[in-house]
Amino acid sequence: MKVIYSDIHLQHAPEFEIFEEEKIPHAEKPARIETIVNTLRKKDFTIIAPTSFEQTHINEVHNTYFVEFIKEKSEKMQKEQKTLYPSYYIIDTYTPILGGTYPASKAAVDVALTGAQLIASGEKTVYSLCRPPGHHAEHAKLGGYCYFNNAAIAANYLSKKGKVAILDIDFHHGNGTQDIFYERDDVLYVSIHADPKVKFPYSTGFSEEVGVGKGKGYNKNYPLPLGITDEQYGAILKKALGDISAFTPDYLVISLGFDTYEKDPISGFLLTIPFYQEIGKAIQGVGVPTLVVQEGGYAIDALGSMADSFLQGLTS
Ligand code: OKP
Ligand code: ZN
Repeated sequence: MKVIYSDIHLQHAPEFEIFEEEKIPHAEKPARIETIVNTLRKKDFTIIAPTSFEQTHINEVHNTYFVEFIKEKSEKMQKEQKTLYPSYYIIDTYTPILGGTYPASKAAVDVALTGAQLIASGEKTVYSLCRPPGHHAEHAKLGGYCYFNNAAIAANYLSKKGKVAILDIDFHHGNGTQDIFYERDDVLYVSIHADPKVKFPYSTGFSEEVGVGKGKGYNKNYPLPLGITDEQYGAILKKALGDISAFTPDYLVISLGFDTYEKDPISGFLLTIPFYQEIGKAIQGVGVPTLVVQEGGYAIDALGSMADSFLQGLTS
């Protein structure tokens, strides 16, 4: 199985996020992806570098001025060796723009699109090791450690070749992906996540959000209370996969977060490492070509084992 990885992500390394009245060390660290790729290198995976895609793929999903904003501010920060905590186009105080932010975010999009292209040309499963993550990036807003929505850009690319379902199993609701496809019926978005009343992104991810216009019925949220176990999660995953099968997609995109893990430092579900294999197996059971896009997951020491466990299930 092919794994797409670019070391350009290393250029984006925010030092801290501003949480309430405090500056705290940033949770979205370069080591996250390094530990996963190093684990997979020791196994039977082919690690390949992405090819560079035209910026038009990004502009089909994001507002043009928003894309320019990230690029220009990042170039300015590079010149001035500064960090910008944006005052507009942003939903929180966790997502600064640094000199390395644009190159890393563009590379993450290329990692996702390279995976999508392989899936479109007949590959059964591909793992795009994107960083920074993407699912909180809306049409014209960044936030939640995300700048460009890698999974949405890949799904939009695949939607030209067939029907696409996105399953978001990150701990957090993918407000960005929901926003981008909210009025579309050719891309189904299904998300399992923590109750937004208590966890980020707080304002979206409720079950009443079902899509609008012709997109009505093509957005499905499963908000869950904190403390969810393997067994409870498995039951909800089964339902979510049922929704996906009923849609009869040609392609499946997984927004994969490992922050559902019991020891994740910022989250609150109780999933265990062996259970990721069950998740992978259940997804594999849908029987549709599947692009896996990395989102969150912050328990750095365990990320390699989680990825290994998940991929064993997915390729079983
Ligand atoms: C991104 B992804 C914790 C507050 C910050 C932001 C969460 C962003 C998650 N100190 N919360 O979905 O994993
Ligand atoms: Zn998350």
